[in-house]
Amino acid sequence: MIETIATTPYDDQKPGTSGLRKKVPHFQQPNYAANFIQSIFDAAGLSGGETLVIGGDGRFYNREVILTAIRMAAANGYGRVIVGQGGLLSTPAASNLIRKRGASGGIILSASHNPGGPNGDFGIKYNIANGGPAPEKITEAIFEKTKTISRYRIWTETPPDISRLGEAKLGDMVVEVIDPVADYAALMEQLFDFGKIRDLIASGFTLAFDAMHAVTGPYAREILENRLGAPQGTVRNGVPKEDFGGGHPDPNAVHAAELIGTMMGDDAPDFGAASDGDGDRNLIMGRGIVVSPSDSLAVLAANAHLAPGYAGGIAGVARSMPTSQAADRVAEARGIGIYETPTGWKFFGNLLDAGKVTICGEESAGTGSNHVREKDGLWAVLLWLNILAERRESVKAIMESHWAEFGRTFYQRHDYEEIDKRAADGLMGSLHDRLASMAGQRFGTLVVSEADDFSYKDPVDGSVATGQGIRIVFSGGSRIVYRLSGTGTKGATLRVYIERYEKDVSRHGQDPAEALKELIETADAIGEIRKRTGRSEPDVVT
Ligand code: VG1
Ligand code: CO
Repeated sequence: MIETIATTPYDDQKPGTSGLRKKVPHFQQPNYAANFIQSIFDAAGLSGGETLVIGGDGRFYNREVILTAIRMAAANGYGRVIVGQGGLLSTPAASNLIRKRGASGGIILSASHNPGGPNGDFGIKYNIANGGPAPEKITEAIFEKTKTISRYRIWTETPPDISRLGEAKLGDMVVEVIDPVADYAALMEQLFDFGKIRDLIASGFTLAFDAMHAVTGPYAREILENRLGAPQGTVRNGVPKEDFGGGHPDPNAVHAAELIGTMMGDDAPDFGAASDGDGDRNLIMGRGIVVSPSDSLAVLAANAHLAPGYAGGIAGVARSMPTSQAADRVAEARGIGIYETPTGWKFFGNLLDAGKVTICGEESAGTGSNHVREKDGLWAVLLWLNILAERRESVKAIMESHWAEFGRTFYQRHDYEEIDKRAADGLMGSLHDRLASMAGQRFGTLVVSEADDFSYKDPVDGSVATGQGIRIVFSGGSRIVYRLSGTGTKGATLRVYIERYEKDVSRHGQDPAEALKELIETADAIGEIRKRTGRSEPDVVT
């Protein structure tokens, strides 16, 4: 039976870079999740009988919200919900299912790389029929609905057991519980030469994959161990846990330190990788080398044709604005399109749908292609493995020859986490005020050639996104970018992105911290970071 429950709005349900993210206790306030889900349904313009995909990264509170979402879908006229068994679906697997099953959308419960548990983070994201994150026009419409919501609809009976595969009914709606891995693994087999990768592994090539106790565990085990023949134990921390084992499922130098330590050791495997909470990020490593995500994007763009799914070449590449320009050099050399978008995967959807680009990436360890409409951690791992299986060179050798061919773009991102919100706004405001007078200013040996606040006009639908980060470009092409994170749940996080291009091969072996030293100091001088935030060091450098 449909029940209509009276509710009152919350004023803080504006989706950020990737959906609505808050602390678990915040989500546990009365009707908090239900308000947001009803607002999604109200903004979706349903005509009845649609299919909805529902799944999440398995974090604490996942199951409760999934059951609520199923009951609300039944009461709002959906004809079918497709749910991952146990409520699990990686973000790229959910994107694939939406596309493959012709769903009108999907609800993904995740706060991605943010920590989980009763006092950790939770999140809800809505994806549209192309499988991608809702564009700003829709997230704005959802936000508007949350401001005036006065009721939500929910089915009174409890939903069928989502830990058992199969179909059951809730009212008129079918609840279909599926294996979260099967369709995704089948898609990967279409894109990559599993036989060649299997041969590589059988020839003694060793690898390690850290699932960080998050959602990729079952996917990586099935694909890397069962289908590609990597030995059991290749996948570490492979059982998803509600609190990610107390860790932070973010594949970066701080939180994936253990695997990085292994990869730098004498008996390191040939290849190492890690993914994040919801499986859309990837960190790639070789023996003695961590591949910077911006470089990984460039290498994948340059070598994708070696995998069967991309044998015909790629149409173009898109990168988020703060991602290094390494991929641009590949695109220029190959004569293919290159697009610079704001941060967040939602800006790639139109370019992918229009066939303007095949591969997209972000500096935050996200790469993906037109196979889904999300970034995809294991996809990147498999493309790397396919490339390695064809080239039979080490990761390090591939990087060195890439830099020799295209030049090396030294790159770092500095994160200052949980800083005072007012200090962060003050810092960005001050930069903004100084933009007009910035060009021509000298800092040490650096001269500013251009400075702006990045805005983007989507070439497909003409929509405009403004205020996407402050860019300061120096003569010679070095850049410093400042922006505030849109995924944090406490205070503000300042991200400073620093890059410098180096053509001279004899300098490619430099340590990035050394190569970027003057720019790092300049970033503090221009941004007044120390003065305004009281921080002398970033919390995380990636
Ligand atoms: C961060 C990353 C961005 C990414 C987003 C979602 O956003 O910088 O590149 O798309 O997270 O990724 P922000 O606004 O905090 O910089 V995920 O894996 O958290 O869904
Ligand atoms: Co993620």
